[in-house]
Amino acid sequence: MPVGTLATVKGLTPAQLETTGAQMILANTYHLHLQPGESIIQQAGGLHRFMGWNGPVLTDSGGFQVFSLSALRKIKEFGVTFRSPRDGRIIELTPERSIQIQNALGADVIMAFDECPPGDADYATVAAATERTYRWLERCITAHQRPDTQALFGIVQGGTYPELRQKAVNALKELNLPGYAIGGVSVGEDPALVREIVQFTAPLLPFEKPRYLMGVGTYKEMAMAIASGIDLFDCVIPTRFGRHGTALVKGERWNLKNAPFREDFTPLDDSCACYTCQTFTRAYLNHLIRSREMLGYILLSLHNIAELIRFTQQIREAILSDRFVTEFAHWLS
Ligand code: PRF
Ligand code: ZN
Repeated sequence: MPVGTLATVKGLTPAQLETTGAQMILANTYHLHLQPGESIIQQAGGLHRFMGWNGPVLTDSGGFQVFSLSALRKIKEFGVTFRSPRDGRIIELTPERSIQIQNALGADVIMAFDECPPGDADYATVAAATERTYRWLERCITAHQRPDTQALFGIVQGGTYPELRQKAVNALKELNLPGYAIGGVSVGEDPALVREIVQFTAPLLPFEKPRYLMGVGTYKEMAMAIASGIDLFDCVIPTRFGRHGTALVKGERWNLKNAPFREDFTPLDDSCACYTCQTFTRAYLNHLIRSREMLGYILLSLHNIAELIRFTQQIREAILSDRFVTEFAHWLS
């Protein structure tokens, strides 16, 4: 899922986004509650109509964003209070409030309100957050007004502790939710640990339900996670890199500002079918980025999304013809 935090995948029209093969996109409860507010979006007829995207949309619950973005936050059993970075107002987000906002936004998949402790948190802290995430999930389920049209996914926390992950999965499975996510990874812990946690946790989740790894999306992490059974990702990498002049090409990261591209009149990636690669040269992209022209960032974002979507499409095809483990071996070691 490309990330469309504020009901826009930055720099791209929905029509451009569609050409990349992207299907579902992610938006954020926290940001949309602050601006423009869920009531505006509800009046517009929901997120899809508001932003002109006909494909599926998932909203994250806001918990993670409060923890990672807000100053002066206080976490209690009831919920989280924080100061709005927009106008300094004190805002309260609880499981009930998060679901109420997500019901108003109208995404196809909504996420439980969870507590995501930092990657280096000790066992007692993570255990408490994981248990609280479960109690909050029960409140989310009770608060959910539109279970027929919006699938509520539960989130497995548990940090780097396998026994906490196992306990969380056991409890969540009992609730028979339409999908499950692994949260609390890639939050500052060692990359080798990310891999261990995902390899341990993903296979514990129900095979027949969507399994979503939150906030992850490098080539290597995706290949590794897919090998463990993960179906769904969200990541800002393609658009954030695009806005910084970085292109994802054949598994590498290229800074398009670099001098060698100045007189390079070949396409960015000659094997890519995206509009950027079909139409422009590296020299032109180099010129746009050096001149800080917005078209440069737009064209790179478009290509980067097309590139990562293609990567997952290739994996999907390889799985279907039993070639995944051999063909993607270099990403899996
Ligand atoms: N919880 C929620 N959203 C998230 C995360 C989480 O743990 C992460 C962690 N990788 C990214 N986005 N609700
Ligand atoms: Zn391209």
